[in-house]
Amino acid sequence: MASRHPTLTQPFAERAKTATHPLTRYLFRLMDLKASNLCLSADVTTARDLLSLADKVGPSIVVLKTHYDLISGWDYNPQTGTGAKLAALARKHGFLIFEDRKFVDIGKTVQMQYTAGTARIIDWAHITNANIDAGKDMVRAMAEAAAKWKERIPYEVRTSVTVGTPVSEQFDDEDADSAAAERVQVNPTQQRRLDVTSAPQRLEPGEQDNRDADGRKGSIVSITTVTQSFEPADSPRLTKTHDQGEETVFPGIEEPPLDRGLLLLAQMSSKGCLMTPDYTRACVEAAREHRDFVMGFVAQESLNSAPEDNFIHMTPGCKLPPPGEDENGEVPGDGLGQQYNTPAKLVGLCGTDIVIVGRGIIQAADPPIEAERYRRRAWKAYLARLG
Ligand code: 6AU
Repeated sequence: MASRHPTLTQPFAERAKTATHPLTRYLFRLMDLKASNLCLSADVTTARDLLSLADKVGPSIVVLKTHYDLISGWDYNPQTGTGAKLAALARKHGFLIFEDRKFVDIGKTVQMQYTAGTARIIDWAHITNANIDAGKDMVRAMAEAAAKWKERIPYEVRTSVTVGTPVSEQFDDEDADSAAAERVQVNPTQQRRLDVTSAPQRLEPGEQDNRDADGRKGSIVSITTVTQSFEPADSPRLTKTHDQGEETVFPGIEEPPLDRGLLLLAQMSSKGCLMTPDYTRACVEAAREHRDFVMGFVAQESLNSAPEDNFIHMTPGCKLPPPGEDENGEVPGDGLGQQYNTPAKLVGLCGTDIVIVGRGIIQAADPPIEAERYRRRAWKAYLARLG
């Protein structure tokens, strides 16, 4: 840890004024408002458990960390799916979503993985992280992708696609059997397509014959209605869960900015981790080169060393001894390489800003109560660090 870097004794509210990244500024203010420097690592296995946990623990945390790829039943619908529902809970309780994707690949591939594909991580995750073993250009590639993504959102365009087998009155209705909604970047239009297929049919007495040249009768078997409408993106809100009516928004702070942020995986908590000091230094260099995109680090200690550094640090491998035991006592690892330290050590001695806690909270008998215990301990360690 850089000994006594000014950021170690600066309140989060002060650091909010000088951080370069808009989302970091926002996060520091949120931490100050909620008196929380706790991130929940929501490593559960179903979308239902994820949403329920986020709702229950939301009041205690400032960041909710996901591994979307370990969740079964993840609904990819950008408007009504799991990402959109998480975003609604984030607005309600006041936390940011951090998808722990640990991107590592050539620049072009990570751009596509970040912004496209099934999960469209950039749409719902305020923050993601990257391992820069592939080289620093990867960070530039992700920064460019995020900037382009932000540019393309002058408007939110809602496209409703309705598909169904019509009855005759339906030809003039917007009605349909099933509906899907998708946000796309296109001009506002309204189209209706009648999919006409031909199938041999028997004529009822008195029925008009409208057979085609092949002697087959045309019949309308499905109708697709595409309706697109612009919504100005004055609000930084991207995903709106329209089906949930009026949403509650966490009081005392505006919604987060649209800027997306990256954390560099600079050090790991696992035993025998192969990340060398040179690798960690390269992370710090890359962060300084992309201050408008890199918020900070996932690391085991504060890496701020240059006078102007004001990066945010999040640290996993955090657990408290069970209630009733010495709160600064040793905590054993998980037997699979994970090593644990207490919030007091990570925040107070190592200088991290946010502790990331998974099983310590999730596996507790009462996760919301345990989350409060972690929040109080981590915040106490921060206050003690300020002196
Ligand atoms: O508290 P745990 O041990 O149940 O969960 C820790 C969480 C897991 C890991 O994938 C993640 O933190 N993690 C990371 C991250 C956040 O990138 C880095 C690391 O060095 N160690 C670590 O455990 O979701």
